[in-house]
Amino acid sequence: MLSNVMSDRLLAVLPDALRAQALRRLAVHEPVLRKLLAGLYGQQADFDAWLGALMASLGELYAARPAPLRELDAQREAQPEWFLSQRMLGYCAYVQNFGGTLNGVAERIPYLREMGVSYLHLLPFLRAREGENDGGFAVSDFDDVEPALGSNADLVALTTRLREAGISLCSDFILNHVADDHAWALAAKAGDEQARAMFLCYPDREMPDRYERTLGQVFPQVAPGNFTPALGGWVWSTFYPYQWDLNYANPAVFSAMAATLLRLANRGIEVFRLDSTAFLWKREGTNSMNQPEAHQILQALRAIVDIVAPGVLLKAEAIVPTRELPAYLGSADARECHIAYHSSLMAAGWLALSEQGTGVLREVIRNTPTLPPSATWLSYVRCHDDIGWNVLRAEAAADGSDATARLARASRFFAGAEGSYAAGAAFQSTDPNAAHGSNGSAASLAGLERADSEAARALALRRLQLLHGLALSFGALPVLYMGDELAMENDYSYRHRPQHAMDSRWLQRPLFDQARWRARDDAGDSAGQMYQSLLRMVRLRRQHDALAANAPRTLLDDAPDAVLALARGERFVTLMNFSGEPQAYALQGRWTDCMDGSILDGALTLAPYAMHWLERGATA
Ligand code: OTU
Repeated sequence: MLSNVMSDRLLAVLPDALRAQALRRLAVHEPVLRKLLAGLYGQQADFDAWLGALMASLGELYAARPAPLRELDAQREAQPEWFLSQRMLGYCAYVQNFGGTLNGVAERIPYLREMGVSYLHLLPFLRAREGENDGGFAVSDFDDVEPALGSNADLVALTTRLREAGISLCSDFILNHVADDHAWALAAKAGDEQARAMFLCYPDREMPDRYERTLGQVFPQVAPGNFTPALGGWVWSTFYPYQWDLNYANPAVFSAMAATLLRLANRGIEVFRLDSTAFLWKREGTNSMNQPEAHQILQALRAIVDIVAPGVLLKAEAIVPTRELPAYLGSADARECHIAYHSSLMAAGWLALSEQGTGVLREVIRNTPTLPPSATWLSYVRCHDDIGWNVLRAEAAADGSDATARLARASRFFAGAEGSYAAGAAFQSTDPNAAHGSNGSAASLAGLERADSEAARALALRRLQLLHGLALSFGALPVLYMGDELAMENDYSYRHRPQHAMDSRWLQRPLFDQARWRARDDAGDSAGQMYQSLLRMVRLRRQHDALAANAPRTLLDDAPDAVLALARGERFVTLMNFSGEPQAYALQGRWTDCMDGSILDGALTLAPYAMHWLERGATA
């Protein structure tokens, strides 16, 4: 039977001590893996041989897994909901901005601990293309750390120190594309047919033109179109022309990338942010996003991780409409990723601020289903990318509004239009009537940069706290973006760097500000005010099981339009005022305000942009 052959190939390379464990995992996950791979690649002539070789390579990576990581695997297998706790907190940073190098990042562990961080996402740190490389998202070698940032030994040292500090390292795994100077691309340029088959290349414009009829564009201004002239024809490149999409219809791509992921896992990376997952499979006549095969590829990767490294988490980065998101978290009987970015929630929070109303935000929450066990959303306020408005098209139209006009209004608002407090930039659209994305640091978008009075500064900080409060209380794994905890403002220096000048996402990619960091305890400084209030929320959150990612969430519809009222479980309510006007909310029964211990009975008036976390009963 094929099934036994598969397991045997893996078991053959394992030491005796690991056999029983492997057999147990194979019994559960091997049939799933086999079915998925047969569905994707079963038509290939040499499928059985390919599958056998894949299993043997998985066996070798299993055998090579360091003992401390195997222990972690065992612990997490026994406690698969470990990452849903309200004690989990993420932090995201560029290595070069936060610590200079991987070793420099290790020096910041005490700061991460001070915040209660248990999950650190370091943006791309593997060897990237020389010259322009999309902030490291054009990888030339997945098996080597970018020399300017350190070495593979530094990476292992960092993951070890982080693990000892109770912090899981998350790394990007950019599996949709590689740089045009990756070994495969270089070999393809030199005429190697097998290497060429790792990419999607077409001899002339016929197929590209047919695909383009229904494809979207991620960077319409700086990288129009989805194909690049190369290899004597046209190569599929969804993002920048130097990022070549991989051909996942070729099983060699799948097996090579699966092994690559496991090699990184064996260096101690515990979470993989699977970049651009929506784009993995192309289909003519569609936008080539969210295709069933893309999900099958992710499910197959999950089965592999469940067999070889079950302590590892997969996180989907799919910036897609809300209705397409849940599929990335799989279902009870089809496991996919453990975590997925809730980009609709993030964008809707900002939209609610600009509209001073929660209509779209509520619609997003209504469209957010309960998840299968051991899966969670990732909540965030800002990240290294733009706030993409298009994911909200359905929700923005739900009340009969013109979605395009509505989202374009938000985009203008955050670019600092007349009457706006924000300092940001519209991303990738010169047309003021179209919406694409908005860039800027959270603090600048919330009004801090342009605040010209104490009162304006206080309001900006409240907006910043409000959005962080939403991320912390929604029921998700919240991830802070470096600098936001200190209310860092826009960095305009990118305009002077020719390779970055056309990409305003660099506004929100500043160097870590030491001065603000030193002021983090100073109640008279905006950095200190933001930092201290954030820490209060983080600490409070840790005390309430009701704020765990998997605790039930109910949208309360009795709040005024400007107020978001979310119940968490039976005894916890969070109230958030997204407007600059006071708002009244009628409470039923007696509640304790967790922030200050006061007892509330009956009506509550929320100050502009105020947030309250209330617990039923009088516990103070
Ligand atoms: C991801 O993002 C990364 O986060 C970006 O930094 C990279 O440039 C990009 O992939 C290519 O590697 O569509 O779902 O609109 O949201 O580029 C994945 C900007 C993506 C990002 C988009 C993106």
